Amino acid sequence: MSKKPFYITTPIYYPSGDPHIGHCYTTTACDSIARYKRMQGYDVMFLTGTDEHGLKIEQKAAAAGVTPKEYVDGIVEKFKALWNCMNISYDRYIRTTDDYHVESVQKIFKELYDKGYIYKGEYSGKYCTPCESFWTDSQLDENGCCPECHRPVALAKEEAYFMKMSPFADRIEKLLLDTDYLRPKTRAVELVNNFIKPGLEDLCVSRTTFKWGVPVSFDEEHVVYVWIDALSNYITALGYLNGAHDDFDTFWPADVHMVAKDIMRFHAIIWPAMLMALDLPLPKHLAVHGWITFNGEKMSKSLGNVIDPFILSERYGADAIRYHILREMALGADSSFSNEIMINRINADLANGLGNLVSRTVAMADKYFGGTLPIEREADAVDDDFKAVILGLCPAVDGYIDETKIKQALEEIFKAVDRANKYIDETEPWKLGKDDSKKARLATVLYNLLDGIRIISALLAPFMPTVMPKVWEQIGASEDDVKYENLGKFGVLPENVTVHKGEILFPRIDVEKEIAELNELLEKSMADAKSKLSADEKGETAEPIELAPEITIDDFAKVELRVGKVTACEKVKKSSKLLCLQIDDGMGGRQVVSGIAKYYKPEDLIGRKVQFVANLKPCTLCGTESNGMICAADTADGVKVIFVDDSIPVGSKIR
Ligand code: ME8
Repeated sequence: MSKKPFYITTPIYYPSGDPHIGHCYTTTACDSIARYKRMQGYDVMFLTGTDEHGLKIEQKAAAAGVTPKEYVDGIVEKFKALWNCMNISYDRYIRTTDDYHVESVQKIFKELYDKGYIYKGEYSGKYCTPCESFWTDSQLDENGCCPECHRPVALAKEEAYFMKMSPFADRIEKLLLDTDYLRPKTRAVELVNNFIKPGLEDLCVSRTTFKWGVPVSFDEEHVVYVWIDALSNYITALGYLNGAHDDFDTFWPADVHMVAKDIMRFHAIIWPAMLMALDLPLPKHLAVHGWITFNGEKMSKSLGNVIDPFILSERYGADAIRYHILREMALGADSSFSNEIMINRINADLANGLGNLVSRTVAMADKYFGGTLPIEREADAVDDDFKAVILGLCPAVDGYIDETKIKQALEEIFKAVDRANKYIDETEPWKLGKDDSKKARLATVLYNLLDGIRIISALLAPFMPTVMPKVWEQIGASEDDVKYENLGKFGVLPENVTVHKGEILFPRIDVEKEIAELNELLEKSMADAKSKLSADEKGETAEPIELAPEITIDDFAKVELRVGKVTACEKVKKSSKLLCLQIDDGMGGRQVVSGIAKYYKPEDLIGRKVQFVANLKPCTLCGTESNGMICAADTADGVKVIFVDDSIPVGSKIR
């Protein structure tokens, strides 16, 4: 009988900087599911890769003085080295610069054009270069910046191709609200309210202002919008409209696309629309996780807060890192990365919990029976509950994996580890060992423990693939014993199993010493990473490359910039971003709301003089009226208010 197919994908990552621990989460999560499904007997296709086109890459390459292809080639090697180091078992790696992918993207674009879904028009709108995204005015944040990265957007105007989105709006709304496509489902309402209810706008799908992309085959001035190029990877990698692969019919539709929340919109709306337009079946699930944050910020290259995963895995091994990130992140929520949490987890769950269970059991079998258990048995009622917990484990983990709930799967397995350690306390084998008449009982207890460890370690192997084979070696389990079909059964190890004492699986870490050393190392590596960033990435030149269209002095004169003094300030209720400032403006005073709560406490501002736009049309933000705008700069360290020298009187006009 042929195996059932299972297709899982990570996003294809931008090779615009070195990979970091944030990239590791999605890849490790997908790898664990892929390994689990392989263990269950599925024919698995696990795809990852790199998204190599776009203005950002073109600019980076130019800054580095190399061609875009040379630039990405170097970074792709680093991604592959990291996946190797993290023991990632991808089946296929796609690069969007691969010829076959380029060929397919051109055909996809042409097909959408021929079907009338793509048409030529003129684009005028806001573009965020770092995110490669166009935004409508209503989508910009309260400072008029990109809603994703909060950097300034630039007005872009050009001839462009557009994709009609409205024909798909109803079907996408149903997909999000009425099916199990989006996980967690809680995000569906937010998407429908923000993007579909206001009217799904046509999408600009080509650019003419840069060259580094897939040329539109019938209009070579244009390159295909990077997201159309990138999303297509999930089908081109299987051979859709190309001859490089021929497993599209086997694996499409995908079982799981996994992404973080920043790119959910593209996968929840644009990707289904593309597939609907191509008359292709839709993927079964889109699993959306949060960000790995560091000190509350999304871990990313440009924030300079990146933990080098190579350093971490060198110190603790790939399995410990995999375990830590998988165990902390619940589907949908962010999880913060902290050295302390990681080390405490390694100590508590891996060294004390699992490691100790294996080493104690193996050591006792060695001490009391010279390594080989006798076959005499003596059961006791206390065994039943332990066995029931172990037997319930495989079905429970299967269920969580099917729901892409990895954290819960690991929690379930570690509950069984705790139960096994408790079984040792209940049965007190060290006491049984002192009494010759209790040998059969002792052998039974140790056998139950070894067979329990067999099931636990086999179920853990997809998550921690490096260490588990060492456990099997120690408990005397054969390859067959740890096969999936044997994980719902007790009593699979031979009755006279022989254990082999081995190395310590997870050495205990001296927390204080390690944290001090690690902090020093990571600070150095973060400083190095930051020093390698270009000025633009550090935010030193916050202005994007594309300036807004030129204005005359008369245009500028329309903006009344004045000096004011902050007399009172408080947080706006119901908003984590907004502060409400009372300004002495020399005209009787006014109230201004500003999106700077993340960067300033009210007391930092009271008494300070600021610049503000005095003739801005009043508006209401989160229910609070605002009469003007405080001037501030975007920097690598966040938003900074432009304070004014105290000698300048309130009300002064700035020109
Ligand atoms: O968006 N925490 O690529 P990208 C958790 N090329 N996950 C993180 C993370 C963090 N701090 N940082 C990155 C792109 N990720 C596009 C995708 S797909 C057709 C095109 C992970 O390199 C997470 O999976 O910016 C996120 O969705 C992905 O990296 C984005 O990587």
